Amino acid sequence: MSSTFMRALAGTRLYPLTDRYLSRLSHAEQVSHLGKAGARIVQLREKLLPPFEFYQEAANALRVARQLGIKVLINDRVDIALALKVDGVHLGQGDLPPEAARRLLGPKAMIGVSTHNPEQARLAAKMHIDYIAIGPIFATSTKQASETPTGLTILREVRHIVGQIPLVAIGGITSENSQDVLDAGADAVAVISDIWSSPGTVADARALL
Ligand code: 3NM
Repeated sequence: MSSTFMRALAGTRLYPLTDRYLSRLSHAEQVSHLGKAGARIVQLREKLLPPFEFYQEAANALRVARQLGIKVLINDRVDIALALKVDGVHLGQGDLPPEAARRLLGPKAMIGVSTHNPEQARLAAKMHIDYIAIGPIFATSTKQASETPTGLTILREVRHIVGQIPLVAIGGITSENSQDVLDAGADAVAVISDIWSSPGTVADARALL
């Protein structure tokens, strides 16, 4: 069982995702803010920029992250993760299959997979991946067309299903409800809007950490 992801968290329980739209900051600026707040790992998530521009944004963000010793995963784009030699990739249900990403990125890369129900989590748990994300736990307006929130009961069920595989909870998580999510069995909380909803600041990253 891989503990690479748990080592990357370095004792923290926060897995922040970047959001250029909410933060009004470049990915590099967001990584810099997160590093100063104490985050040890970040996922660069970009749904709007064309690949050329996301590649350059990610290259800049990676430079900052390397200076601060922060691990970087890229959302969806295995090609950009490979080209930049980042630490890993986060795959949605419609992205490349994890085994294909593994062939491209190699045995050391961290590969995480989004799941939205116990059945998807059960399938993901059979794959050679480093963590499983489950969500949305609570209602979120950050992700368009997000699924029905699972709530904490399904989170507990998924914890049981995935066994020792690191489990990340995502969707509607804030500094107020994060302890309940961790108590329900998540190893880490992945958060966007609670961190970036006050433009230009890392509003709650410290509280979450
Ligand atoms: N994925 P916030 S929910 C990116 O359920 C993402 O897989 C989800 O943003 C999933 O912290 C989500 O603002 C949005 O709710 C998370």
